[in-house]
Amino acid sequence: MTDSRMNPEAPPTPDHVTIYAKDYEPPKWWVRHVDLDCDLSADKARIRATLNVEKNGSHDRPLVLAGDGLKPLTVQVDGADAQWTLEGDNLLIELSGEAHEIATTVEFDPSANSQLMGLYASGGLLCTQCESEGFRRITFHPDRPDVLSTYSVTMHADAKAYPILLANGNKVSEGIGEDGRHWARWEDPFPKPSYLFAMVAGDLSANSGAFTTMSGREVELNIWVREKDLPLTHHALQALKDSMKWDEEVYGREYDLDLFNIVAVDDFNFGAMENKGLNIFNSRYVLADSETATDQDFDAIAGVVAHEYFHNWSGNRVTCRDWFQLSLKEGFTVFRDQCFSQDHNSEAVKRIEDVRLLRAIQFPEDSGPLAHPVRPDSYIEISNFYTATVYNKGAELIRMMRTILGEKDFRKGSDLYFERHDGQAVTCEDFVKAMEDASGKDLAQFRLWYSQAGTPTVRAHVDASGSGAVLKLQQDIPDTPGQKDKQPMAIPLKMALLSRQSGAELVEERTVMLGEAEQTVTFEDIAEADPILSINRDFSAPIILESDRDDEELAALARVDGNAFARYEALQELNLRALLPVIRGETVMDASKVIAAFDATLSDERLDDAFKAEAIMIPSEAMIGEKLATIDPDKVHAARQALGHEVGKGLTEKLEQMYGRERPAGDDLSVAAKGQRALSNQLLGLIASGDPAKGARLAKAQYDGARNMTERQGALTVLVSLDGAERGAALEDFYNRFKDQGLVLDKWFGLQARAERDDTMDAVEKLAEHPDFTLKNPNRLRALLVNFASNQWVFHHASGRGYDLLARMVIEADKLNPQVAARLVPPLGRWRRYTDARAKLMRAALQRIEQADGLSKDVFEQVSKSLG
Ligand code: B3K
Ligand code: ZN
Repeated sequence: MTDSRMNPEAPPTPDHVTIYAKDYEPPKWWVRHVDLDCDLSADKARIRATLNVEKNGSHDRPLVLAGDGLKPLTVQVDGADAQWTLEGDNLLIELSGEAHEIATTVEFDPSANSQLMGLYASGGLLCTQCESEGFRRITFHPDRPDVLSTYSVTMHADAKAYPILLANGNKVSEGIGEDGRHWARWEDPFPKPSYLFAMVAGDLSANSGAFTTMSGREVELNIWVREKDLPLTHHALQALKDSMKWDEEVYGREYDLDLFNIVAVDDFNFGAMENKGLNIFNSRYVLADSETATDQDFDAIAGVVAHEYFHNWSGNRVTCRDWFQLSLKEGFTVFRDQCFSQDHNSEAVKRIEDVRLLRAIQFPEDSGPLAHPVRPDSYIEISNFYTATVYNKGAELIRMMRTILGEKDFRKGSDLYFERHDGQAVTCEDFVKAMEDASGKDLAQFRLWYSQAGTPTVRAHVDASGSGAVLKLQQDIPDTPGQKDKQPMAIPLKMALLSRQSGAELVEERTVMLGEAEQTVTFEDIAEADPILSINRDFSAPIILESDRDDEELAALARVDGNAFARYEALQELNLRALLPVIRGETVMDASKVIAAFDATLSDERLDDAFKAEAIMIPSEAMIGEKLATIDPDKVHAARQALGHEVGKGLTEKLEQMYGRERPAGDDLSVAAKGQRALSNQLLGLIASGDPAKGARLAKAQYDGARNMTERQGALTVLVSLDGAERGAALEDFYNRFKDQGLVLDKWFGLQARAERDDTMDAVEKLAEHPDFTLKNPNRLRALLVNFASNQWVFHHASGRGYDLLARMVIEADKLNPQVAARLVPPLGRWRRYTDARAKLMRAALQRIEQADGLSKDVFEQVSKSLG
């Protein structure tokens, strides 16, 4: 093998070429219709594809069909054997006319497909995953999102092993074949890109329902699972109905087929996939009852069901021209699912959760070696760009446009977008243009959010003098790999000026557009002198805010701000102000202001429990680390522990009294009940921080008396970080109770990997050898390794053992499943931010991965960019 990685002078290996957005060219050939005949069994799939191709414009270029690991058994053009060549994996066919019928046959073994891309076997099922470039592992095809075709699919399989045969669209006929086989034919009338193709064969049962659309059409809904899992599907089915209704009410979008199928599979590379009419889900986002799933799991299921359903319009009916436009469908759809969840839960709390996630994952990405714009300029492997930047920052961009336009014009814009581009493959620019045209607002400067990477920092300062006030704003966009000296962005900042005493808005809430590097805004005739600034309310822009508000002002905001998000922010800031000077070694811990603020929050009867649960969360070690130029994980950990301890001790009485309140019924999934349980688990955590022995007793009692998984997991989360007999007993009980339920056993791995203990490193090394651990199942792999790598203090063990383990696992996993392996790399890529000794060890781990034989392009890209 030629290996350029060993020799920086050598050209990149052919597999590792960079694709640039600027090189986009329309396809030379369209494919108008795809007919597939699929003869399926576990270890052999024979696929005959007939493509109706049509020349695009005038040229003499051959038809290029992408393949991945395929060898053509037959190639015919218009019914006759044809000349063809293979160039790498691609099939080239010279064509003389304007339109032809191309037929190819391939064969492969689905059971040998450990990448879980293309057609693969999972738990006795055969299923597909095509986004982004998996269709080329099933048959030769252009396999690019701007080639849209109608599809007809005939599936043949053994009737006993695979009684259910599903594909996109509607089933048009079925029948019995020879030797115990049967067949079904499906047709999808909506032209779609190949990444939305899907089929599933297996022994499945459905929880079925129906939905009547706004124009009165009946849609059949099915959640397909193994028969024993049927009782676990009610929540997903209800979420699907709720999503269909919400999209009609909020966006005027109606479902378009007579059938909507969801299938749950155990081995899946991510959450779920929006294939037209046949969504395929990681079983984790389908199966739930209160015994086995937490409230958070239930909410995640509803969120993912909604997300995939919403893609039917934002992604499927209007799709992406090329993969650089991924955020066109993902950012918009994440925004839509976030709003759906906000409407079905506490709005402010959902916003807080989404921002917490953005800061925990996207901010570090945006300030590290893998930073890229929401619309990237280049990639080696597109699978590496399903990132928090494309998804979550992308969603923030859509949210900002809604803030700038207002809800009414935003809806006008989305109506125009769907109307203008229905059935097309388009760009992020087309979306912004529709918003601009519908509203008449100029979004020229706003577009920079799509092209400039890096999280802007905004400094805000208020000068109050006499009867007026001046707000001074400054913005700074950091350099990121390949991008320097950036232009100022258009940043919508929701703000108000508040009375210190009452929180009354002395200057009413408004959106200030920051567009210059420096800007001032003047307010006149303010009724009270010395107002407090409440800014970036609702997190109106994804920025880092620096303000010189003092502790008293923050405490006042935490108490009186009418914007719940801003109250939460003030509390977070107070926590950071207690923590950071201790970490820097400037002072000893003074928790008094945090204690007072938590006390006031817990006592405030206007606030709901879900909010209180968020409000008393001490920022995670990862978030604290983001605030430091150089991170010493031991110091961060020690300071955070100390703050938790002080708060727990300082508020013992109140925490215990609130923790002792009566609990809601075990299966009550109302917003209030979920909030109460969330708060109760947070209270337990703080009690244990203050008094570990008491915490262990209470947590064990909660574990033993648990009536649902939220209580059980909440108790175990606390216990795993404590010493004492209770811990071992609960972990053993949990294992014995749930060892046969994969999704719950994942929790057992995850909880231990997250434990904040000095022996967690040993435990994780042992768990990696546990008979129930496997790198083949992405959920199990993530349960142990993603949780471990995000457990800052443990992962960054000064010995470097954490880095070694992760590097070993990346190398092993890469041989099976490059996509999943590559997702483990980013924590090592943060090396520049850590103390010297750790940075060296992290780099060494990356270099070890880099030198492994036969590295996939997925891992190669992440590692080479991380090394910089
Ligand atoms: N569109 C899929 C993600 C596909 C990831 C491919 N590497 C799920 C989603 O975002 O809805
Ligand atoms: Zn999506």
